[in-house]
Amino acid sequence: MRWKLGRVALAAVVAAGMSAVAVAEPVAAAPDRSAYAGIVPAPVSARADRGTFTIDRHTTITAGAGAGGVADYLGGVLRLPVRGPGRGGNTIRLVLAGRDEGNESYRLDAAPGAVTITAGRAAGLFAGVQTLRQLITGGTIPAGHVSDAPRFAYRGAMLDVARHFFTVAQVERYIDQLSQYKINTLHLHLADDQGWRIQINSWPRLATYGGSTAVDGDPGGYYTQDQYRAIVAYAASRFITVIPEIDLPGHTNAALASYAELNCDGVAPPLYTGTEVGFSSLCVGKEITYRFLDDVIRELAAITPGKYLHIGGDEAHSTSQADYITFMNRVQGIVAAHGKQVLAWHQIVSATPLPATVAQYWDTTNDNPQVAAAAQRGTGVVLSPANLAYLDMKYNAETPLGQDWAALIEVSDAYGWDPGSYLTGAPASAIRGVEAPLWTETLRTSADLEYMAFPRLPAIAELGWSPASTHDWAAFRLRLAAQAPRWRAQGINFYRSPQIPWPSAS
Ligand code: TNX
Repeated sequence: MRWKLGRVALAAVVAAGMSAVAVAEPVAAAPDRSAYAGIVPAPVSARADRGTFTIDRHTTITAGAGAGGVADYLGGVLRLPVRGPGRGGNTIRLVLAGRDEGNESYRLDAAPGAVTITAGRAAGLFAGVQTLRQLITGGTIPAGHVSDAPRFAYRGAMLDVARHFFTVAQVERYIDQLSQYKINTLHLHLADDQGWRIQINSWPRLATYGGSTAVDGDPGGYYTQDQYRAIVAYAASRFITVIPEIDLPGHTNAALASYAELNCDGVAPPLYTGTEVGFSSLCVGKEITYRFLDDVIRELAAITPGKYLHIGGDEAHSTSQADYITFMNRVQGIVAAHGKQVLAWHQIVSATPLPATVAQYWDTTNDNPQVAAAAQRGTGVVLSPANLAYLDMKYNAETPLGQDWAALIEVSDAYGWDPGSYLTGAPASAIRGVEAPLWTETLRTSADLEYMAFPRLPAIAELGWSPASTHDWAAFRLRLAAQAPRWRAQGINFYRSPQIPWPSAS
């Protein structure tokens, strides 16, 4: 019986993307044609066709030129061998062809003899592979066609590793979860009052001392530059770009505690393990502040292949407005001098955003004339309204984890807005996309992260990827329900929202 795998077990194995057993002679299940109506995020178009592709012991993955990396990834997920192009038979073909449209568009054609994913770029093939994974049930793929492209170029998730530290393995686990929903940006909140999480060789105490603490006295930690590079590379293999954030000039107690000379009075404050915000500030009038930032930004730029560095800029309640403007303008110049572009929380618009600077909007109202005016002048905007997109907000008053200062956010709230028209007065062309931040004052484990992210993360991911014309809560809640068996098979902890008709075994 070594080659036989029951259909339930096979479904679990395929959904989990891991198996010690070759996928061979599966007991064929009835193909689930409704799978084409169940894809999250919703594709531009999808339709089922007659016939079924069956994954069996003859199935191979073939990779055309430039498609090898994605093919190897899929081979790992499905435990199938990868071969060069040109072989006939039962194959899943990944083909780079057509115009490079500079985005992640793809086409998927499934027929009884072959499944073909075609894209102009490897990132499109990867997106198609994530769609393919959702079409597999019981070792079969119903025939059909998907044509797809993202609505927004920027589809992000943020993880706060400063309030609580998460290991490389935990971050990689989250990256795998994000990639299944076509998120392409991971914003890592690397430094805050409670901890500094990235080794900086020219200022070593930032990590070794400033990284030693976390909220509530929980264990601290930091990434060596090699570990950070490993996270960046792992994310890149899933077509996710890492954007590192050093929050400035507030949220800096860990740095101020590590180096007395960074403080205006030359006295280092104690390390901090509480959850207040807005009490710390770098010393805007001291030149050493900018030598420090030049070193930090130079080292961070050198290990970050993406074009953005995030410089924070939120809740600088202990910095005067005049100092804030001086400071943010000068730091933007330092980032540019090191060849990077600035992402910052939306308070940056009160300074003078450089032409390439993007503002991340976290306010809880759709009416912010100052940000709208900046958007009209050309400042790009990423939308993370705290009352809609913050994954650390409780679902309801009984949610054991999370906070509630911005809102209680049920799944229908997270899904129920349109990024394109949300911000009054901002031209749609200014909206780069969406991001779902996950702050971790109350979150300590991967299970905690997952409980807050699922199922709201897929909701935000869909707002970022899917055409506005597909937006439909009644359909979305059914598609979300159909994801639950995958989450169970992957061991993802999720909130069983009463708004979603989960299948009974969930
Ligand atoms: C606000 S909104 C913060 C974070 C907190 C979060 C908790 C923003 C940019 N900053 O410092 O962790 O609320 O929900």
